[in-house]
Amino acid sequence: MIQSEICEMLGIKYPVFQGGMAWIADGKLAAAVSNGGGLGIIAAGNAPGDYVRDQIHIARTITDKAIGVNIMLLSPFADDVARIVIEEKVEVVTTGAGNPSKYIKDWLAAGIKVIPVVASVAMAKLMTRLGASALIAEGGESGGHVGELTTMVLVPQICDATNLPVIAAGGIADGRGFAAALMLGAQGVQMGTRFLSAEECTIHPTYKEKILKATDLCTMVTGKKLGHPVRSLRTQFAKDYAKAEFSGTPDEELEELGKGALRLAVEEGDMQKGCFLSGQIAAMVKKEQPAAEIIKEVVEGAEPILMRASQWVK
Ligand code: TUI
Repeated sequence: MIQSEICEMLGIKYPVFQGGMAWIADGKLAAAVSNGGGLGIIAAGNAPGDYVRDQIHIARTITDKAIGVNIMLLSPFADDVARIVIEEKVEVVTTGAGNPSKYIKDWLAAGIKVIPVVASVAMAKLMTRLGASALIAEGGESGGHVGELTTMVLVPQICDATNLPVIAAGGIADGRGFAAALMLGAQGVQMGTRFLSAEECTIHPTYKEKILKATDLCTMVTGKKLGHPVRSLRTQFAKDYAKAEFSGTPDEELEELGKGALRLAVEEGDMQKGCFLSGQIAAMVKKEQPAAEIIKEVVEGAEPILMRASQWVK
């Protein structure tokens, strides 16, 4: 059994979060993860508030455990979602792709645990000062919007910069990654890509198949030119987009090229125009299985490794 301070804080059995993957992490997936003893997180992504409210209601019909909502701060609906999580009494809010400072006071006053994703030490210090409950340190191995630093480099520095519990994210998919994260000073992990293969994850079958067949070098980062680097599978879309970026295509045209690409991947499995977000760890995702089984496998995989760790000390 691996437990940490974050389990007590959130009332969860295992210190395992499911990442708030835009267009993917809906009420059904989040509820399955929470029922499996982790923390399921609904992704608001770019969706309107009503969608998020509906997903919270769906999750509540499936689980009585704590759930989270991830607010993507670049979304035009971020203000609406920030209010809805209070109205719906969501237990945990995580944020991504920006600075959530202006919302934190209201969330804390409503009794919500606030856990921002940070990709730098400066942001970790600011969030600590503003009263965040914990931090997610997400390295650039992750899928979707990525920061500059790797998990290996980011996590210990964030741990040194805060006294809050730190959750490591990016490049973690099994017991070895989980154990390593704890060794770096984290109190738990967040996984996104590993949950793409969950039975309760309702992405298009083509998306799932691409993840299950992925190899080590099959992701790439695009979007740096627009200031929003995003890691995805190396598909025709990603290669075309990268080509456009490096051939002086105007920003407006690049914006247009990327519009709707996440939805096309998730809902239609469109290999030409879809953007299939994925972390570097995709090659280690081997089979479809229930979310609860994924959590158990990762936690139980870490136990013998941690037990054996003392062998190195003579
Ligand atoms: O946010 C994510 N992953 C995401 S968001 C997303 S949807 C999207 N759509 C269009 C363009 C871009 C994204 C898909 N995947 N992960 C959390 C994360 N947050 N990673 C990095 C950061 C981050 C970056 C900068 C957090 C804070 C930050 O601070 C910026 C500042 O204001 O100083």
